[in-house]
Amino acid sequence: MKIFYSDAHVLHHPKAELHRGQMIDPHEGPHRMDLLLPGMKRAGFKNFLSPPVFDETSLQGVHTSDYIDFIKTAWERWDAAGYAGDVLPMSYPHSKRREKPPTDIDGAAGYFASSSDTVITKTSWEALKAVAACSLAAANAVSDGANSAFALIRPPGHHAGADYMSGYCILNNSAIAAQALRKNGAGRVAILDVDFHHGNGTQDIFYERDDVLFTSIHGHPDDHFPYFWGHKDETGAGAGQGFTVNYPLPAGTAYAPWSAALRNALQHISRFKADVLVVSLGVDTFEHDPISSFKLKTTDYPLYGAIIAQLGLPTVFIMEGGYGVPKVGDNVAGVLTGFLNA
Ligand code: OKP
Ligand code: ZN
Repeated sequence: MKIFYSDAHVLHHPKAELHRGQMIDPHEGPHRMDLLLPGMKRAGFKNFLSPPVFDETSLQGVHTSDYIDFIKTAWERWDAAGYAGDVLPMSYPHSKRREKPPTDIDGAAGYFASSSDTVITKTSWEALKAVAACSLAAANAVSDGANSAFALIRPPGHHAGADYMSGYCILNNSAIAAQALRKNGAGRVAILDVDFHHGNGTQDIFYERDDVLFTSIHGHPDDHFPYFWGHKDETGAGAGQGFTVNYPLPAGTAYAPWSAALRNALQHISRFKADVLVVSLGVDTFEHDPISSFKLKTTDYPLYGAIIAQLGLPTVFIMEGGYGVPKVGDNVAGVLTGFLNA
């Protein structure tokens, strides 16, 4: 398994997170890599490859050029306006989104966002390019014949849509990988999102397409972020009708019902006759995750890695969520080890 990693993730370092009415130390920050990397090393993974310089044309079909321009310039505009700290939107267009963002950067930030947990710092763009480069390199490695590859990255990406940031996510790394696989010649790409949270951004990006199947197993939107996406009746639109499949599960879900949903999702992926699989690999399904409520145990991760391997598809793993506890690294390594040893 080829693993891509870049130190440049540290350049995206939010100082605080607005969480349940308080400013707290962010759940998502460079410290997460200090949970992930040691766990990977404990499991025996040792070659962490640097990706080539990011090819920005890989964002075509994933993010709009207006959104990319916003991300690139947001911090400078915020600073020039005399606003403090980092870009953190507060006001949202709700159902009244216009064709153009407001001129004020605070308004523009809300226009290109859907939640107040996602921050753009002075050096975020540099980090995001390196992170997306890892994702792209993993996809390219699989297109070039590798059986599997992993992008060991943060921040996550699956909440970011074509033109909005959300849920700690700014560029959608799984969507970038899926789009690259299509461009490299795969006819049908399946995405399996096993992060605790619904992958609303990925779903939105491919919602009207029949060449990319999106499946997601997640905490029910009634009681979990992203709240407004992830119901069972969201099944795609237009040509994409039937190519989105959601498994919202109740708080407290343990491995038996979770893995039943997984097997059902894998049946959809088989019937779709996917050429290649992208796994949005979040391990915030863990029983001790601080912001989630499923009950998976460390011993469950290799089990489901092996189940995913039964598909027999070339597979690109993209790191998403998983917070707070050192076991995060063991759980990620567990999925990959289970997959490789199957
Ligand atoms: C990202 B990923 C605000 C509630 C929103 C955002 C959670 C994002 C999770 N405090 N929190 O899917 O792991
Ligand atoms: Zn998550």
